[in-house]
Amino acid sequence: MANSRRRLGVCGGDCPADSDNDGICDTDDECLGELDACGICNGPGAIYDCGCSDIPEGDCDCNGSQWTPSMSAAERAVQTRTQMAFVTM
Ligand SMILES: [Ca+2]
Ligand SMILES: [Ca+2]
Repeated sequence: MANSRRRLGVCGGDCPADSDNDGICDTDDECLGELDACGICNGPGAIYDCGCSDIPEGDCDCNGSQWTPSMSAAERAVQTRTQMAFVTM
């Protein structure tokens, strides 16, 4: 434990404890424990669908893409015609 005592000394001799032994005194340590891959103190890591978060509700991937509402063929035809009308205007 001589080694950890020296680490405590790094905090200016005024450090009550460094419970996670990262050399940052507990009074200054933002995280008592380990930051995970997502920067969350004692977090579970990048375990979600998109790494650090789940796919947002309503999106179909991690890039913010939205589900296309299911349309009937007739609705789709109307939309295509509308888009073409905009193009030609
Ligand atoms: Ca610490
Ligand atoms: Ca720490």
